[in-house]
Amino acid sequence: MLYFVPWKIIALLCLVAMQITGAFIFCMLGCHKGQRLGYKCYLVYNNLADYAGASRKCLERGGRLAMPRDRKEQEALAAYIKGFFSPGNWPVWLGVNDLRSEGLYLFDDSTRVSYFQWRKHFLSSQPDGGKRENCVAMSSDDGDWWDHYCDRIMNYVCEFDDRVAL
Ligand SMILES: [Ca+2]
Repeated sequence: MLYFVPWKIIALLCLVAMQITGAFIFCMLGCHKGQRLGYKCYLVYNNLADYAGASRKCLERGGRLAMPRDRKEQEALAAYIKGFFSPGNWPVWLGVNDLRSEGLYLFDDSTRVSYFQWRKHFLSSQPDGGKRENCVAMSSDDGDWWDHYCDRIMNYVCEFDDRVAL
């Protein structure tokens, strides 16, 4: 019977966490499918959605669209995305946009973005979409950021707070 005790405790904690956060899916999967960094768990969704749809999906799952806040988080996320889609190159939505005010980049939780990873290349330096392109995606091959039309559909990455889930 001892074997079942830890599982019951985990299930109970999971139930409490679900009540508080609605993090049903994350609760069931944990981070073993995603990429853990500190208290964060990044999880790729291989489903196509526009920015608003991707943002809503992450919220429904008890997380947020991925918000890499510094070089360490950017590099961990880029490596994870690259491994996931390799050898292809697929962009994924991040939780970064300048919808509220052109050129003022905010995370999906409305906090200021201070670390950027814009693609810098003599042929196409980003961001280059002005008021037309206000949502940011990460390339899966090199981790660079590009601004895009927000209604474009692409895959996305959610992040979950491990401290809440369990
Ligand atoms: Ca813009």
